[in-house]
Amino acid sequence: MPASDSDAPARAPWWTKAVVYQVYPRSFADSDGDGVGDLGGIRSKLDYLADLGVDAVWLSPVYPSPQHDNGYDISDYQEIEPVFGSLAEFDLLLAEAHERGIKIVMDLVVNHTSDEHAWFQESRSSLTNPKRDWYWWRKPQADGSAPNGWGSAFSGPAWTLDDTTGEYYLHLFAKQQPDLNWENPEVRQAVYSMMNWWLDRGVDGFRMDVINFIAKRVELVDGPAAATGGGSPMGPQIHDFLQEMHREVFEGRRGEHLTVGEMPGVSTDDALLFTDPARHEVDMIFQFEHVGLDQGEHKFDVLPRNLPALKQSLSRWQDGLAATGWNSLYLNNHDQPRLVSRFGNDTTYRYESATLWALVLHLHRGTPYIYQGEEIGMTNVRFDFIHDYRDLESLNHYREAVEDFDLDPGTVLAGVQTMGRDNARTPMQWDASPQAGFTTGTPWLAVNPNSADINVAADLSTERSIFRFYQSLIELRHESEVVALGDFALLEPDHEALYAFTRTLGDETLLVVANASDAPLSGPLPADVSGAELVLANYPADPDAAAHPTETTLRPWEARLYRL
Ligand code: TEU
Repeated sequence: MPASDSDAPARAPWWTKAVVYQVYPRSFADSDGDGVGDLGGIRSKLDYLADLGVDAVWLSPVYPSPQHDNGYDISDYQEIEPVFGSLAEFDLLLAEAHERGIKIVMDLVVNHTSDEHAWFQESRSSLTNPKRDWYWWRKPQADGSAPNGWGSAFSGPAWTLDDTTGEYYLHLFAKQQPDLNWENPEVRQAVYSMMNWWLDRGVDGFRMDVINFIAKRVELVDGPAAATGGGSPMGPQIHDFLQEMHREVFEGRRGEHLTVGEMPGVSTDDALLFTDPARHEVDMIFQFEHVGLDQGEHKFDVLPRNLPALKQSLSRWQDGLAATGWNSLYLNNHDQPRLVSRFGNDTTYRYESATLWALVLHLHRGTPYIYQGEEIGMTNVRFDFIHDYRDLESLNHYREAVEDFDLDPGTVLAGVQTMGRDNARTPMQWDASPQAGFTTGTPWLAVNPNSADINVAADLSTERSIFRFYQSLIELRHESEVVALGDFALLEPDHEALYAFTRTLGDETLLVVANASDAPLSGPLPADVSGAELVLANYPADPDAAAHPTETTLRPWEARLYRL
């Protein structure tokens, strides 16, 4: 049903008007001085989040974990990692968030477990263990090599030979993250019962880690090695699995829940199937197309920013999910470099470019996600040595590139500095004190050296507050139906600097014009704005505007939202 249908707003689900804030617990706020963020820290910042105005918090994993991948390797799904707190404290966090009208969305990591999870410990113990088939075990090929040629997302092969039984197990990510075998109905039931346990406890939904990979192309797992290079491992039975999950977990529940599936490598056609409400799979997905545009063959091969490609990609997703389905909107998360460094100018025009991208993103149709620190324009970090980094993806890549492929260490380090995930994971910068107010101890990953200048306290004390700008955008989405539901139309798709589009619902039209460059941009605007209301902008009104009524100059990184 088209968005502009007159009765659409009344039927629109709550999350069409919602903004979600992602907390990466390790790096958010540390309440006990051990250098690692925790639930106590999050509780102490709930008023901050309520002030920002977000509707829900997505918590990156807080479950017991050996932390090889910072909690995305879970060893117990129904407990809290002691470093973060306890179940009792989690219940407090949930209650205190709910008191402030903030929902809590958990991270659901069920493509794989930790190799220290009891399920895997049992599974690996013998060929006949009842849980043997809960993971992907395969015999070596005749020459002893792995069952197929799949590589792990974190360097090296996706198969590891386990000495106990002489068979390989599959891990699309690190070798400490064995993939669960969703073909086995016992696995699926165990996951559904765990999800129900959290929902019964009061949580408001799940962000589902690489959920499209739970369904494997089984013929490839067992196929000849030569036939398995490239392509996505996602199997067509993914839709059955998600529909079954919906029936077993969400159907018949009252209240407002959120399901968002992280899905690398999917197309808009796939997304349409995943998010069509009539199919009962997930509410929305995280797609990766727009964050892959500046990456070459390998994610650490950095390509120059290409604004037309970025606009056209996001616009294709807007069009693809216009009639049915729903988009999620993000430029940042715990896996991506900081948006102001990646797409903006993190020195001269930090305020302007941070707010420009905020305005552009939040005015698209979909549910916007803010990643901690984005709301104060935190930037990438630039550590001088590879040993200052902590992320296993960066460390494995560096070792492989330098040791196995003999690449120049300086070049490899530069790739990590630009694209590495630790850019997003340096501690949240709360104030100008030595550890940025994040901890009284030694942080697990060093604080960005710019924290004396860039921090929450400093941002809130200036006229040009990025936080306040985000606040306005969130308010706008809450109040304005055209922001939530209006049809999207991209203007000037090939322009190298101008990002312009309209949103229309009934007889209301909004226009976004944004100059995504360091140079002033002069010329006629793509629509007539005489008599239009300027709803939001990141510069004060142009003092020379009266002198050139038919021409407008957009100053560097200037962004304006008009109601026509
Ligand atoms: O990420 C999945 C994913 O495909 C990537 O974004 C990946 O992490 C990497 O950045 C590719 O270069 C999810 C989580 O968001 C990530 O933190 C986990 O490490 C990963 O799954 C494994 O659980």
